[in-house]
Amino acid sequence: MTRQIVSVIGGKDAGPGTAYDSINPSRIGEVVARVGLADAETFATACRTARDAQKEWAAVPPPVRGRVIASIGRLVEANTESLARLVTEEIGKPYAEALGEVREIVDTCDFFLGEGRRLYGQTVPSEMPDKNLFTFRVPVGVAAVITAGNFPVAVPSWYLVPALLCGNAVVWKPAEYAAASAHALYRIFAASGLPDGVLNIVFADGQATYDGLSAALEEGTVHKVGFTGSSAVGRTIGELCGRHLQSPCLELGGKNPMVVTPDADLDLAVEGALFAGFGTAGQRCTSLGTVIAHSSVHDEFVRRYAAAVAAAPLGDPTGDVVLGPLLDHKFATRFEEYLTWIEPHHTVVTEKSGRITADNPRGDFTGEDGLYYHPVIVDGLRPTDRLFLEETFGPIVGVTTYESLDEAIDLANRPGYGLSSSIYTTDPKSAFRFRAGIGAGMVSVNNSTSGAEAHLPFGGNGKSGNGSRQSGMWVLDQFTRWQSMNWDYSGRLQKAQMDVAEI
Ligand code: UN1
Repeated sequence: MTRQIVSVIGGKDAGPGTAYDSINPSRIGEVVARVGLADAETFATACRTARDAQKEWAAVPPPVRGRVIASIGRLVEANTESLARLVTEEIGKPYAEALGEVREIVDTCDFFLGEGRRLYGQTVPSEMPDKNLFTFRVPVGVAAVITAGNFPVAVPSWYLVPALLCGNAVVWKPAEYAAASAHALYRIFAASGLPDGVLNIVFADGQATYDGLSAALEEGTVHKVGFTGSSAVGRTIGELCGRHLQSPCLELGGKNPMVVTPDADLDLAVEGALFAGFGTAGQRCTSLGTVIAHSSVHDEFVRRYAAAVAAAPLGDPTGDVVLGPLLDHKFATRFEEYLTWIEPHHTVVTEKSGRITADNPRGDFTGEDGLYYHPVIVDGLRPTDRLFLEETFGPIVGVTTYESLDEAIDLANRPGYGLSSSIYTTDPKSAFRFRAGIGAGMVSVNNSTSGAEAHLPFGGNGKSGNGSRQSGMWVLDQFTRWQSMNWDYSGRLQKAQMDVAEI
């Protein structure tokens, strides 16, 4: 029987809303869940509910909130396989990657359960005697968290876990096409001791979300927005928040480069480019966009890369494959458009491009009823090509060449994104020069552009975000605000800057 899913506000199911079907992209006729999409007013109601619940939650001592995070982690771990299976079913992520995604939630909980016993403030010296200065972290209030469906459970946890640990209430709006996975995660959180209303989940389309969020910002019931998704939508959310003097946490797209130097271990580089380019069907924000190979190794790199792609197992994501289907119809339609960006001066290195169907198969795999596409390597990119400049969010990787490291760094920065990047080299000087010159928030040396660990700062610059960082202790600055306090016990009015103690 098809799952029926609706928003949950204050611990109660919301009304049926407008029906939307979340499908299995491996078998597009199969509905994973029938989802009730809420309207803008329901979104705004959820924000009011969260505001009403937040004060009490903030009064719970942080170590106790940390214990709730510990319970969430344990419950997620106990449900690892079932949650991963659901992710694979709903968005077509290969099962091994889905298991890794669930692991990433546990890692996040492991990190933050201890933060409940820290959440350090500071004591700061005063310029006057008999006076103490302090800083405290205070929760922001209500966080509205809007997430994409390519990481339907791990990336949301990067927001939900620290936001809750810091004493905030949350309204979470996941991607509709990943609603069943999100709902399953919500239920695990709800079963872990969170009071009703502290975490609310609202399924809604883009317009209702925008209108509901606008209303909530106007009413003052949302104090921080966290958004993971496209640069275009991020800009819209950034503008909306800016009008309300808020600075959101934006985690947007990427056109992530990989530089291959003359001394690189080419097999290692190929292995990295295979996973970074085609893992999650190229639909990570950290997926590889363009390989920038030194002209002396370019031909050999491309030859080996094409051979690796030709040998890579594709198909049913429940099996041991590198590449499964695209996430959803919307992404498949867009990917078809990206394929039209291939220009006459490009060389398509891989055997075929386009949809994999019975009459356009790859080996014995037909995938005719799934959203399967051939992995594509396009050589001969020029820095003015759309394929060089814009994120494609699909299984297509470009290749271009360089002569000097400065030129490689310039090419790597040219698209104006700045999320992830990588360099394959055996020369430490090249690695450190690349690190210093690249505009990306994340740099890998001899490793994939994707696959960041959950306790390092994650985030980008330029078109990839507004400089905000998630993960590890750095995200605490998103979900708390610093409050300073001064306490004068001298018994007289000591005036800062005017009554400075003399030696
Ligand atoms: C994303 O695609 O939004 O670094 C996040 C990675 C993962 C997260 C990707 N840990 O690839």
